[in-house]
Amino acid sequence: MEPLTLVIGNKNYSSWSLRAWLLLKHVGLSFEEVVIALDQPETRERIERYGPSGHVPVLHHGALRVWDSLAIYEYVAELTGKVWPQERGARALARSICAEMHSGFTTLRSLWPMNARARNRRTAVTTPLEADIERIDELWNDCRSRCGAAGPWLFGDYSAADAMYAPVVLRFNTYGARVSQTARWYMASVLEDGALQEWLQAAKHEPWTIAADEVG
Ligand SMILES: N[C@@H](CCC(=O)N[C@@H](CS)C(=O)NCC(=O)O)C(=O)O
Repeated sequence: MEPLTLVIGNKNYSSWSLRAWLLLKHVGLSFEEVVIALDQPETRERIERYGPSGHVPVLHHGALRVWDSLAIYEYVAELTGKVWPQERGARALARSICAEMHSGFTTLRSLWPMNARARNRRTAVTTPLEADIERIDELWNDCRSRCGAAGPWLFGDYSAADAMYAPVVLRFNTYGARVSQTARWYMASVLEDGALQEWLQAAKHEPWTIAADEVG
């Protein structure tokens, strides 16, 4: 197979990059990574060298460019067959919750930016933020109770859904979200994951700080 390169933003702040990177790690694909520091004078020009959307992540496979986390998930699914749950109903549910994350939870995403190395940050929890937290808690409970019996992940085995929600787990951990026992248990599994730990170690040692994402 031609080599894969994943172009990502720096690890402390780039939640969409984390989603693609974690999935590639979990399906066992080997890849080179190119890390671009976000929010620097040269960021836009550097990102545009690698892909047409002006955003990361971008996956390069030979001459092919695949951009946007969900498109990368589908491409990796075609390469490996491993990304989505095996059972059709579970697969539909996994795709639905990934789409809901990809297109939604804008309040959570703006009020609680991902800041992987930050701990014990606290902000006012507004009603719309509370609604996003409750909805995610409900989704995790639903997946775990309907499809999670075979293992610790949302669909038992690791799937795209876990990679998609990993940045949410980091946010809940950073800002102290109040969630159900099932959600706390699920968050513990995500936080113990070896691949995520590798990302967090790298984030800890990055030199860049983005003031707008240092909240709470
Ligand atoms: N819908 C895109 C969102 C990508 C995105 O917003 N990426 C951010 C980093 S997390 C980015 O490229 N920011 C750089 C910039 O806008 O200059 C996806 O799912 O991949």
